[in-house]
Amino acid sequence: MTVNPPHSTGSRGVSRRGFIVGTGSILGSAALTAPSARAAAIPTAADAPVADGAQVPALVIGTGYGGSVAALRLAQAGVDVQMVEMGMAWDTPGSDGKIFCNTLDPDQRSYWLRTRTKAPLNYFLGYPIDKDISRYTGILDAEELGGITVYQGRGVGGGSLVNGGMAVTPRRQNFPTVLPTVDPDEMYGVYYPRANAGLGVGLVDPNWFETADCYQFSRVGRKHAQRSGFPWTFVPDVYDWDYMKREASGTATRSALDGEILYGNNHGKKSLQQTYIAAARATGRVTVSALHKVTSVRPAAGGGYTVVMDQLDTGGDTVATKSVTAGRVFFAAGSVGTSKLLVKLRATGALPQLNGEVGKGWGDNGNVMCGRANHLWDPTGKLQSTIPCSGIDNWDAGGAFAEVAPLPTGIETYASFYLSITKNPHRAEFTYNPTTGAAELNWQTAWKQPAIDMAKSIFDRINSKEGTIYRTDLFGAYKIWGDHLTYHPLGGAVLGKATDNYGRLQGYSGLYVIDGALIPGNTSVNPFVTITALAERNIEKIIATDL
Ligand code: FAE
Repeated sequence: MTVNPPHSTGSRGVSRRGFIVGTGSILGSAALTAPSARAAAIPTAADAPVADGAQVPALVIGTGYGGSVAALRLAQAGVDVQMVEMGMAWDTPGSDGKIFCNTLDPDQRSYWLRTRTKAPLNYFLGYPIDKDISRYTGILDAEELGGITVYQGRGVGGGSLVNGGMAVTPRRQNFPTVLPTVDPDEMYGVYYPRANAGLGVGLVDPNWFETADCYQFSRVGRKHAQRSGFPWTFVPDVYDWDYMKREASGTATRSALDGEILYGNNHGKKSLQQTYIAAARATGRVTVSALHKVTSVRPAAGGGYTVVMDQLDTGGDTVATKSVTAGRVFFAAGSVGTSKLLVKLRATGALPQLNGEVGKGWGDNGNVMCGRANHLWDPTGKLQSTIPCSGIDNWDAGGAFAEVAPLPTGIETYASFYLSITKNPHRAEFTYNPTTGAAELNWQTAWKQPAIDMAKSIFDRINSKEGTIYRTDLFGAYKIWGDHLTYHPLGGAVLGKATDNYGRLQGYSGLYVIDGALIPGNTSVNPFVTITALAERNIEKIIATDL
């Protein structure tokens, strides 16, 4: 969707109120021995890779939230676990001494097997800003599926390596639409608190927030929201808030205050590498094979399942193909990874009993982005923390929850930027195409319109009140809405439909789904706390009844 801005200079329609150089936005109570967040020093995230012909009691495909919870709890119950991850270990510094590259200066470490970056916010003054890079097994996958680009983390830690760390528990009144078959009492009484403790979730110090230069953008966002009568709220995060204070005072190496986020944080952020995976590895029962991509799972002749995987080099080429026998297999490859694998395995005869619900119920969590051009008297600050800490909650009235997001470019942009999560009702389906040998998604680009309308329920009103306009230079020439993407893929193997009410796949004993694929398309807020809490609930039941 494009509009002609009323305050343009005539120079490709860019508002005279400000402009942006480069890009950098990402925006785009313990129980059961919860892992103590950041208890360990950064661990070695991967081990010697699994051997061809190995036999393991439990194999977990993927090392994101669902997979890490499963591995930890199984290991604590005495089960040896092999985790298999297609991405890299991300435990070794590059030639610049850093493990992760900076959002403002991406190199080969940034993208999964691309020769050009594909930044979510990809234009400046209406001109594209992506750059050429070497093809490499980088950390962020911009996967182009039918009608939508789905951003996902690749590596040991999954999405926790690249995400903003916003750790949001849905409001309880919204929970029945998030997971209709799950008892809210157990989630809010036990599993959400357990997940928040395990992830190391915390809130920004509200007093520090009021004066910190790096959160001026958030305070401007609050002022504008409140002047238009919208509820504004702090949002918790897994970033170490004390560390950020030290970054601001100059006593710690900068990460959030140095533009690091989308391609990894070298300091400060408690990714799964520092929390669940560190705790899982500390049991001595969990091994992780990085750069191994699972391609097939089928019943083994002698019981259990044969799991076939390709070992990759950092150019993405297969250097070995291995076959491992596993007593139980946990699909935790993320909503897209798990859905793609399962529809292929059903269609190709490897797991023909999987039911007709597999592949269905996929949603984008209603993601849509936009920027607003502020007046010159409303600067948002040239120093911006990459970690969002607040949001505008118009879910009940307009169907949108909007993060007040940073644009950490290092210069004053006079821009307010937002990632909205909306109640978009559209759901897509993965199917297997035997001609191409690939799984396909039938999402339609036009299905973002309800999300845009819901986001407008907030930003049209704020613009009208403030006398401001939308930015039109961030996603293309004269393009207001970042409606081509999602950061929050959900569904494809929905709880209670493709699986039973605890993630057991229908038709196969010992096969489980334990990631975002279980959630039917929307969580009303950012999803990873819900994915973690649901995984905690399900694995507890599975350990108690199946092992
Ligand atoms: P996920 O974390 O994606 O892990 C799946 C893992 O499986 C990945 O490491 C894959 O590489 C691996 N894999 C896939 N296929 C295979 C295969 N065939 N063989 C072996 N391994 C495989 O899944 N959420 C929030 O709540 N708050 C935020 O602030 C936030 N910001 C985000 C920002 C960005 C840029 C992105 C991309 C996402 C963000 N998210 C955020 C979403 C969040 O990271 C995501 O919902 C979770 O990571 C999904 O967790 P899963 O366990 O489902």
